[in-house]
Amino acid sequence: MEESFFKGHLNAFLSMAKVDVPSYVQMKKSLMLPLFFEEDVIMIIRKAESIFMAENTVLNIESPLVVVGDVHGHVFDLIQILSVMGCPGSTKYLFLGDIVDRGEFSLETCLLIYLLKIVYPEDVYIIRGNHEFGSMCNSFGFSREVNKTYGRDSRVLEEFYSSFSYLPLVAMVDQKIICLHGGIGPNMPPIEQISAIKRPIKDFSDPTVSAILWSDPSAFIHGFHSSNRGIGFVFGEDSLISYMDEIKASIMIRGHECVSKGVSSIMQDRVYTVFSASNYCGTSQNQSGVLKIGENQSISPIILPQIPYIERNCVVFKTAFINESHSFTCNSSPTKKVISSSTSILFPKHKIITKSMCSRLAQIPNFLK
Ligand SMILES: [Mn+2]
Repeated sequence: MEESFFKGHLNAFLSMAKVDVPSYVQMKKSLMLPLFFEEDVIMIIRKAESIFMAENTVLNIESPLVVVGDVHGHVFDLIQILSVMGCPGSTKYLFLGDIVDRGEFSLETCLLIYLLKIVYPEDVYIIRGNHEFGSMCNSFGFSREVNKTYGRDSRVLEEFYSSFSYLPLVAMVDQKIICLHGGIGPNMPPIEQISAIKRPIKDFSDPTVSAILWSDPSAFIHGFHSSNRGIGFVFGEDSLISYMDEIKASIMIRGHECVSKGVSSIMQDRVYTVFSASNYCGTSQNQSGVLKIGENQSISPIILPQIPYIERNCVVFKTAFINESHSFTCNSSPTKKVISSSTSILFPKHKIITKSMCSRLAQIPNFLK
């Protein structure tokens, strides 16, 4: 019974948000996303939280898998990634955090990732970003979105914050590739000591936690510098190499910075940055990237077509009634094809889809009313 509840919600989500993003943005179809009942959302969050609690603070994951960088509420980039790379069940995923804030669909992005985690716990892993904290969400969009949807009296936001506080901090792939949201700071402890960090973590007061979640690499400095972000550090190649030698890791994969091609690497490919929200906030003209880690730790950057920035008021939210007939709309077989940036001619020129453009969208079909 419980299992069918979560599967039903996941199927409802995927069948409503049909993965036909090009048709959406060419305005041949209405953009549609599910609106779940408050009690159902709380059940989804609590179930996801119970899984995070049972996981270690440092995850051990085996290749092959797909690493997804910051999504920041760009739910249509996430749907495109699932469509191109394959659904969990056939493809394993690691999300590097910063799922919420900044973009317009943090609620749906987080719920979709939580549902995938619940239904495929061995195929979906999530580590924490610096935005999975109440202090950030209160300023960068997520709390506003949730309050607008469920009201200020609702428990939904607090439940989300509680679930964030149990997210793991680091993932080691094949014991060789260290994945985290930001980077490292001075006096980084060994992996066993990071594993011993107790959760829930409610703020950035622990220096190891803030270094992991906030730091950035730079090819232009030595050692560690303080960061312009006001928290965390900037680390040079010498600092990276000495920590990697200490923990016997070969490569670091992290998110946290918007990079124009979606994936970039510096320090002789020792550190990769992955960013998966395209046209970030409607102001950056970046592409969406993911990183495929093959067996034997081969690393392949994959660039996906850009999606115009879509405003929240362009989307029709339909109450999701869970019914057994909902079926998966994802590709079940992962594709190895790398989509070049030229595919983005599928999309119109607009960088931002606004409400006035939305009014030209097709009418909602009767059966969905
Ligand atoms: Mn970040």
